[in-house]
Amino acid sequence: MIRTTYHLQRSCRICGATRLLPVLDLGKTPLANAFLTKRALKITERKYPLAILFCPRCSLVQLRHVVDPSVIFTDYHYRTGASKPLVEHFKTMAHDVARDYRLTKKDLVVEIGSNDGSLLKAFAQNAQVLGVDPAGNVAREATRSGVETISAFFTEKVARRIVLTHGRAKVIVANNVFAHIDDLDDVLKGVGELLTDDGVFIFEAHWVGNLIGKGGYDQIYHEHLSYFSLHAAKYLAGRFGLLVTDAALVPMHGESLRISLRKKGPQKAGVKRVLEKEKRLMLTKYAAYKNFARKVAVSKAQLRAFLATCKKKHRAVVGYGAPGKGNTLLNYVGLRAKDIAYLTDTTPEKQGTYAPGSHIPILSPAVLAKKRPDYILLLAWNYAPQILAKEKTLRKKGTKFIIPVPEVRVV
Ligand code: DWN
Repeated sequence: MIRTTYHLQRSCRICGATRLLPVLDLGKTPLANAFLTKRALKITERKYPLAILFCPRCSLVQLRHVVDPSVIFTDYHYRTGASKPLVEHFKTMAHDVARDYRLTKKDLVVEIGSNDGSLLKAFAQNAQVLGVDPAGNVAREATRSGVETISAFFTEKVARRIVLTHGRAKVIVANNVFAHIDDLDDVLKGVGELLTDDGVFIFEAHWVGNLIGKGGYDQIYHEHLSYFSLHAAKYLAGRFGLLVTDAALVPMHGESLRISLRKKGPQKAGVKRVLEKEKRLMLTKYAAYKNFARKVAVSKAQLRAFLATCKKKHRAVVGYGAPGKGNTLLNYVGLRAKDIAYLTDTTPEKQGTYAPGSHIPILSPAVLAKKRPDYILLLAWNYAPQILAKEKTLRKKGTKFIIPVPEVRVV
């Protein structure tokens, strides 16, 4: 009997409302980071429903089904360090936070979902650091590289254990992980236990305004349970007596929301700025999300039509980057190896594997120099400036990049 490894989200994760409105259904798809070995290609892949809902009370956008996190995060392929622009972004963040909160070596910085320790390595210059990450394989790598990492999901119980072993934290960070957490209450209770009275909890998550504004439907996958607006985050913080003291939109993963929560402290101007922008984009209104769903249907049709033309003209098309979001796009648009010959990716753990669902092989970027393709589908479009600059030689020789979202653009 196969254990059911997912359940229906019957009420809003933040406010408990049971009336959740349907926004977009992407069908049943495999997990976005469940890259396959050649042998595993023969085994039937598990597929899970992938659809998002809108909560009219607190505005949180969330998945209709929750896949058991142990299924997703046990053997995790994603590495922060494989994306240089992301590492640079984290170095800047660590520098700014150390400056703004006057960190010293007496202070502790804890990162929830610390992955390979890329961010904590930057914080380690100014403070004591500790990582928490459920992916045992990644946690062991980080510890070996000098960043002490506890292999666990961050919970109130784990927070209490850290207080006993390491003391309380001046800074707690959760970048690209807060959206992955089902039991936000347990995590925020843990933050309350672990944070010093003058400390700050900073989380960065893909901003729902970018999702619907830029049509980045590919950011929807089973790891991403929640799609945050500041309005929704503010509602959540209020339930735990935490103040939103700062907020900013940062140019990462399209556009991410960086929010600072504290037990006390003044509210900076950024909070009002982002709230007003969200009101202008109508992020608290259901109509905005139904409009997004219509744009997604157009984007999918455009990409299918363009690739059909490439095939008719015998143009060679490959993919650049094997991001999790790329697998949502490939599977939702229905692309296979007959459409996209291979993907390239800088992550050693992904090279030699096959993309989930599409089964497109993943190779090292070195292959591009050997056989120049006519077109490259830029699945890692969130790093377009850096990648287009890096690949200028290829482009000079005539290779064109296809930017797939929000609408198909060839550059
Ligand atoms: O929450 C998450 C998001 C925010 O980041 C996690 N689910 C994991 C990850 O999702 P992703 O895989 O969509 O993220 P990235 O960072 O957009 O992935 C980029 C991929 O492209 C990586 O596998 C590395 C690769 N890459 C490349 O091959 N050449 C990246 C760059 C910059 C390059 O030049």
